[in-house]
Amino acid sequence: SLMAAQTDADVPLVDISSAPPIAVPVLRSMEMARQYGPAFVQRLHGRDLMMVSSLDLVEELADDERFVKGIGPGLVNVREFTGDGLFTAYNEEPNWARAHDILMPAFALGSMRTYHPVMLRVARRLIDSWDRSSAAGAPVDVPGDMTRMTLDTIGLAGFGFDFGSFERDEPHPFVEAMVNCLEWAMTKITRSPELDHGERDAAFRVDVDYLTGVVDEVIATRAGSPEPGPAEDLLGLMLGAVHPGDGTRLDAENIRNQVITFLIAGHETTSGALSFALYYLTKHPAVLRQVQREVDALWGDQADPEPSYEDVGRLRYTRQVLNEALRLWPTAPQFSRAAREDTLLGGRIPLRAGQTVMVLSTMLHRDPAWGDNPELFDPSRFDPEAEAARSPHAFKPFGTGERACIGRQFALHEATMLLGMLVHRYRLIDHADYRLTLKQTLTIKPDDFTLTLAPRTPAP
Ligand code: MNH
Repeated sequence: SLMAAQTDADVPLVDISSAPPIAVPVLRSMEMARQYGPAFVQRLHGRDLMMVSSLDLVEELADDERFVKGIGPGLVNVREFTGDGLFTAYNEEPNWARAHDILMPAFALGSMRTYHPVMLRVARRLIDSWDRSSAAGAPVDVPGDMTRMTLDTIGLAGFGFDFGSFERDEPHPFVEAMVNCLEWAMTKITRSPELDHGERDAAFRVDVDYLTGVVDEVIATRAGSPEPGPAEDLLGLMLGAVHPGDGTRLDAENIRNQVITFLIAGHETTSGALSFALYYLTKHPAVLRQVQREVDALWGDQADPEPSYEDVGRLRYTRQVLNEALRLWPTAPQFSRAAREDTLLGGRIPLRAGQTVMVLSTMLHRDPAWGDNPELFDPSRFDPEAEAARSPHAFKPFGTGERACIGRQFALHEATMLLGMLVHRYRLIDHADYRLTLKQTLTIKPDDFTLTLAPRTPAP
């Protein structure tokens, strides 16, 4: 076990430099938070990072007058392949505000109406594939297929580019290269400075070159297409739109960074959220029945319902299930805040201007504000009355402030619709008596989770 010293402000300081390497760092951070409390300093090879996990402290960190987004050590490494893309741009980099203003219209709630048909088309690819597995009695790889679905969706909806993931036995090579890059960014944080990392860095460069090649292909496909392509999709906006205020455009290098950012941010986390939701539905039959009642009320015994845009908004309980899955396992499990000025956090913890503090969302989401039994999966926590009674800062799976997730509505529309369609169509069979284990590549997912399926309603 790791010994804690105390800092001046009575915050435990834990040096993990000599701790063995670990596959799922988020679990160690959670363990440390349980042991050392709502604020502790993690020291790694001489670098200190404050980790915060209680609601009262996060409420302060969410105050945009005092704090801004921090680019923590993980994101500094991600910048090696996403540069000044929206997710990893420094607040003061001019391209952040420029791209944010140009791309915002593509994420307004009304834009989801535009994406809906594409999302439905890709959902049907997944269903065709699951029908085949179901008929053959073969298990489906849940996180693998959720990743196929979300990658094809962001590719088509955002860029008019088809990854064709369901026509491949193996994931599209983009996924493996991306996972390698994210893993590189994560493990680089805990690298021992004495060792030689040349080989890993060289492999990383190969993966980055591959990702860049895919992005150039995505852009070239649009440029070479006889039709101009939808002006209002992400790529159309990036290539064509000028900034509403100052008339500037995004430069080619920044567009590359944005495309790679959206291809990654636009699918990896949504895929994990869907996988966790399916895991909890499998283990909670009463909740599953309630979701079934909700979808049956909409689609009855139709063999192939055609969910409308409005239907997705009516899947209120299904969305609560997703929220509850994101509470227990926020798939982007941490985010950082930086102090604008020297300040005291909680009236006692001195922070220097610019100092980065990491919020452990997994622990915030288990704060006593969630009641006595925060480990219990219970979507009624997101009943409107329960939500109204709780601090808006108790649930932060999409981060906070103006740098919060731009794709939140996109993710929720896509995931709610798919979850509803799957629950309507299949019995989810926990054939392997799955025990949840996590896989972390900066983001988290259930590891090695398979289900078998059976049709719920007799085939037509
Ligand atoms: Mn998303 C920022 C979580 C889906 C594109 N996203 C963030 C942040 C979190 C997050 C947390 C803030 C990180 C930080 O403060 O450092 N995102 C999620 C989750 C899901 C998700 C849990 C799905 C579930 N995100 C999506 C989708 C897209 C997307 C879908 C695109 C279509 N996210 C982004 C972008 C940013 C972001 C872009 C950066 C926004 C900015 O800083 O301006």
